[in-house]
Amino acid sequence: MRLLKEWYDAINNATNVDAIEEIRISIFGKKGVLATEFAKMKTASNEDKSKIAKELNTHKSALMNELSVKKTELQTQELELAMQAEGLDVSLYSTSSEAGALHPVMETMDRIVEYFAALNFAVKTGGMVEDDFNNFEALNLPKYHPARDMQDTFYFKDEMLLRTHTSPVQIRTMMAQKPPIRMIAPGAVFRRDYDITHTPMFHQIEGLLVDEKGKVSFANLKFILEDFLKFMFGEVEVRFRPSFFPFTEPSAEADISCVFCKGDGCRVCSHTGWLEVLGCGIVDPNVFEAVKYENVSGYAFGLGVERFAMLIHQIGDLRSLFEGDIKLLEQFR
Ligand code: 2NL
Repeated sequence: MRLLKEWYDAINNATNVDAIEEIRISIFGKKGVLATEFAKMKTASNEDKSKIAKELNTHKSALMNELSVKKTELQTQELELAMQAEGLDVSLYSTSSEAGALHPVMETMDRIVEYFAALNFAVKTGGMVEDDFNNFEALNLPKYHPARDMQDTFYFKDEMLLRTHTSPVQIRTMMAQKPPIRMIAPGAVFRRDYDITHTPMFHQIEGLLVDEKGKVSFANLKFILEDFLKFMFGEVEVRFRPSFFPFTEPSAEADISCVFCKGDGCRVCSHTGWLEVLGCGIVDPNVFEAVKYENVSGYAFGLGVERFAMLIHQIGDLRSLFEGDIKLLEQFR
C-alpha cells in the first residue's frame, strides 16, 4: 500500500496533460499498480481479503478524483498558455463594429416627409390591417369593381385585409375631424405582386388637402407637385398626363424627365425620355359623400417610396431593397 501513496505525489507533481494520461495508465491500466495489488489479494487470508479490498477501493476512487482534478487544472493552464502564444482569442467578442445607416427606403421616406412637413402637412399613420370600408368602399371602389383586381391583397376573416394603399388613413382622418385637412400618410402597404418593379410589401406616401368648395384647384396640385419633384430630383422637367383612379376625378400621372439620360432616351425610360413617378387628382365627390363631407373640394396624390429610392440611387431591381444584402446597403452609408 505504501507504493500506492507514491502515486498521489506523482499526480501532484505532473506538469502536463500527457503526463497525467501516462500516470492514469500506470495506475488503472491492465498491468497497472491497482491490478497488481488486487492480484496480490488472492494469496491473502479471507479475513485480510475484505480489509485489503476495502482499502484498495478507497484508494481507487480517491486516485481517480485526484487525476481528474489535476487534469482539468493542467488543461486550463495549457489553454491559457496557447492563447497567450497565439495572441488571438476567437471566443472573445470584438469591441469594434461597422457603422450602420438608415435603409435607403427609410431615408427617402424621411426626405419626402421633410418636404411636406415644412408646408404644414400633418403626418399621420394608421394600422396595416384594415376593413373593406376604409380600404375600398369609401374610396369609390365598391365590391366587384374591376379596379379592385389591380389591388388584390391578403384577406383575413370578416372582410379584414392588409391595406393596399395608405388612403384608409385619410378616410379615418376625415371621419374623425372636420375640414380643412392637410395631411400625408406614409407607411407600408400590401399587394399581390412580385417582379422587378413590384414587391408584395412596399411603402407609399399619400397626400390629401381638403378645403372649402372652390378653394382647391388642379393648378394648386400641379404647383406643389412640381415643386416637390424638383426638391427630390433636382432640376428635372415635370409633365402631367391624364389618367384614371377611382378616387379622383380628373386624375393625372406625373412624369419627370429621365434622371439617367436627361431625356435623350435610354433603357430605364423605355426610350421615352420620361419616368412615371406619381399619381394624383381632384378628390372624387363620391369619396366626400362616403365620409359625409359637404361643400368641400380637395386634391390628393400617391407615390411609391421604393420607386423614388431606386431612381435617386440608380438601383435596377426593386426587389433588392428587401434582401438585406450588405453589399448593396453598405453603398448608402
Ligand atoms: C399611385 C396613385 C393616388 C390618391 C392616391 C387618394 C386618397 C383619398 C382620396 C383621393 Cl382619401 N385620393 N389618393 C389619389 C390619386 C392617386 O395614388 O400611383 N400611387 C402609388
